[in-house]
Amino acid sequence: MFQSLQYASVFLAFSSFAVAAETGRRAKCTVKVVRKPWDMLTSKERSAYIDAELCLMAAPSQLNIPGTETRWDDLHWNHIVQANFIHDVGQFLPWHRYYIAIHGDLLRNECGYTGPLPYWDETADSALPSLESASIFQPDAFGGNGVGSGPQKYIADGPFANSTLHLKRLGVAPADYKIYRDLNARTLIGGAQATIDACFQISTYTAAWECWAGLPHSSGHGATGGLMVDVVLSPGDPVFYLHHGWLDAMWWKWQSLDLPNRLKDMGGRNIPRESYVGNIGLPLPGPEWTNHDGDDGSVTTLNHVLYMSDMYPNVTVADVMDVRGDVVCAEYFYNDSFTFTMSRIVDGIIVFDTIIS
Ligand SMILES: [Cu+2]
Repeated sequence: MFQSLQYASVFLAFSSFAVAAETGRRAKCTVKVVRKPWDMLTSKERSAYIDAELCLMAAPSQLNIPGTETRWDDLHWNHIVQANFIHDVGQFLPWHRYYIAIHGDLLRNECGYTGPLPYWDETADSALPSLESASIFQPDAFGGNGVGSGPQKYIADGPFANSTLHLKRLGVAPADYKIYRDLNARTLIGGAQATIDACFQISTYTAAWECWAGLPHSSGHGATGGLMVDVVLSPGDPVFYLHHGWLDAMWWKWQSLDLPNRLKDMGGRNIPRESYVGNIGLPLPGPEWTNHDGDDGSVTTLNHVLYMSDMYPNVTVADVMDVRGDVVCAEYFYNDSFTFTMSRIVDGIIVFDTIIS
């Protein structure tokens, strides 16, 4: 009974899918929201950010899907319901760009946060011998490693140790559970200089998104471990937003290298590979998704609809291509030590430039 109710609400949500796609968020971007590495926030900003996260976890749900109790659950639902449609496809980067922008909006509009939005500088932390010494995993930040001997190691310190999540994967009845983690520094190799350099050297989105979605994306999830390695449920851990903030900062830096072309450069399949969804235990997306995706064929275009489960207006990929635009309205700052290597062709020879941002 519960399962059919939950699915019914998914399909109800689709009734406004195409209409909402045309509305979008059109407020003028006047003051851009600053995004920086966690370590660049003042201690006052860090604690205000954490307080705002706790506020979202306590605020009542506005979606009122069966099982959602809090605003945090609303965000969680939005990712859960379409996990087999937003990963392993061209819209992977733009969808998550919009998703983290909405999270930032909720912090500001519903929880009164006014500071910068932090991201996890994974390149800086990729050389750490143990992630337990990383600043984001301290008790005054997001708490440390999970503890215990069970299959799920629950975090026991920091501000989120008592946070309660409610939603599970589709078809599994909601139940209270805590955030679990299993830190593993070795897997942060995907944030290492050599790995991101390989992505910076690619010149088309069609090839670059797969590079960013590969090691740089998966290693932040794997290094945090626990809930973060569940492709469906990972946004339950607030570290998710710092990880995807970093990935988006990398995509924006990549776009910035050739803005005239890369503000319009989109591509990639719009249906995930069967092997991919099979590995994460999900079915391929059906016509309830694919008939409304905004693309003419099997390739992701600028017209592709970024669906937001009725918690926020849907927009198109085109709407989020420029982070300085009205929908995202952000400005990225990078650590002083941030460097990357990109290639260019001079007289038929590939030259590698190391760029210090
Ligand atoms: Cu995701």
